[in-house]
Amino acid sequence: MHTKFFVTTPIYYVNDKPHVGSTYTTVAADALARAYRLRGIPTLFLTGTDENSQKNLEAADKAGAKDLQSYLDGMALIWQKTWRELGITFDDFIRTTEERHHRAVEKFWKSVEQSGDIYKATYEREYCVGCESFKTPFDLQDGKCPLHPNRPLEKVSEENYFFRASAYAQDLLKLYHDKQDFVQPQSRQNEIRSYVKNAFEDFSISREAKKLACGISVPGDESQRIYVWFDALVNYMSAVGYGTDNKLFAKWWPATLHLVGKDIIKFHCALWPAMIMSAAKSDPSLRYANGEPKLPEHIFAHGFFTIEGQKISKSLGNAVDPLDLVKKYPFDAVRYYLLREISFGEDGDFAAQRLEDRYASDLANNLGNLVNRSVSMSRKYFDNRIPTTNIQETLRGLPETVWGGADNLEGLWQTVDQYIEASRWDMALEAIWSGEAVSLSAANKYVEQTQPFRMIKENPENAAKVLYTLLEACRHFAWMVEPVMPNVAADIIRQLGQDPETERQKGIKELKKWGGLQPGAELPEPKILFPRLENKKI
Ligand code: ME8
Repeated sequence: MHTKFFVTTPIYYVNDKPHVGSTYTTVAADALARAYRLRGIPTLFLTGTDENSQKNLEAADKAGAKDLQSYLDGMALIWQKTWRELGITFDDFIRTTEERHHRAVEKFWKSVEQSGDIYKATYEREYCVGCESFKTPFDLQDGKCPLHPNRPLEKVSEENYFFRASAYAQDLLKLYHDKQDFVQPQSRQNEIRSYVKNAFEDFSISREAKKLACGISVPGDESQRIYVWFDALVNYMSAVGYGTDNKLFAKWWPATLHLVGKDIIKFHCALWPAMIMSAAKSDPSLRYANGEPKLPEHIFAHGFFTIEGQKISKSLGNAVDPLDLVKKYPFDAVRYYLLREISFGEDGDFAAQRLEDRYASDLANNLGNLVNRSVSMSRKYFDNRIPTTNIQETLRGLPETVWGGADNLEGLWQTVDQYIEASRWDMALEAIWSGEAVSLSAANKYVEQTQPFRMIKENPENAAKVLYTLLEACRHFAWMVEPVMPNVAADIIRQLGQDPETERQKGIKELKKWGGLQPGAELPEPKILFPRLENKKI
């Protein structure tokens, strides 16, 4: 696994509040950050808001805001509050109107300028405010932006500063070739390679100040403002002290993983590394000792999802507010559904019925049932205690049974770790639920096969072994799913008679060992983990 983990989400535009789409990326980042923290790896999870955008200006106007700054402040607060209420464990929240960000962007601009990659030229292009980007003929479909077909393009003709991006096309192609996991999943690599090969041009990186009432001024030229993407991408560095705290920057940069949606891969996988390659030529803090630029290690672009088959859009009124969602469903269940249902990297659909089905089958019937019957039977037959047995003798399942034993559980932990490293919680969860030798399903089958409620009369010693195994397996599964369902995991650990925080302090190595439960320890009365869902409309 990585030795440090610095994960980011896109910084979101504040022309609207969070919806299920931004929640998806943020939950995915949160589940990874929690997994690394649990494994004792220094972790930094960054999210934030993209505030120097024309879109926000329009939204502030529409909302009748007193002034732009108070609109931005109000919206940034809504985003922070929403993530906090959802239990998102971000370590830092960057706003691009902050002083630390302005200083970083100015330093970055000057480095690129010093490398000789900024020049002035007259530009004439169509601009899509929806994307905040200029469009080349390569980007358009029937003369329209494919992402915002209902929004007319603006014709922009002005003298701007340009970034000599095209000079880095060959270096980018070499990067994609040499570092196959730079852009993930694989399927996105072809798209980005073809873009860089065929359409990667110099970028206009400023707009006339008189036409744009927000943004950071170009250093040394007040008549121009820095283009919002050239400013926004630098957030990943400004949050870790670029231009303000060299020690912090040296500690955290480069980012381990930028998590983004597939809509913004050109900016993240092509423009951003090209910007860093350029700045690194004149800024040693952006280079390794061997002279190579310090590029982010991985960029993972997940798919887009629709809601009940429809594109998420303000005009359709289907942009589900995550805070409404958690009034109806426990957030752990929403997190599980989002990360399990949609293969990470592919497009998918968010459907309440599917969420409810998964809640009933995967959560209540499989996980909930396993914990409940293991705890209830142990309490019933062993005086409200964990059965007293020789732990060594529980390393393997009873002969000729479906339970694969402690070795296989160790294998499952390794599988889960590998999937986490590949950002694939969907695959990790599938292995935990359905893996052959040991999994939640296998544990439930073990109950059916061994029937401890019968065995207790014929062979109480074996019944003790089976029930100890089941309880200990529940403990392992709880820690495996903890980053995705932190509240559920803590509840399970408590039902097993342990304090989750005391256990966490022991460290992952201890938690992964077989035999963490003390035979004979008391078991509290179990509570239903996944109560029936009430029929409220989201
Ligand atoms: O692009 N499905 O911000 P943004 C899945 N400010 N994810 C979705 C989604 C959907 N239907 N809709 C949105 C910007 N997302 C820039 C980023 S970063 C330097 C600047 C998620 O508010 C997904 O992560 O438009 C997507 O990339 C992001 O929201 C776009 O957020």
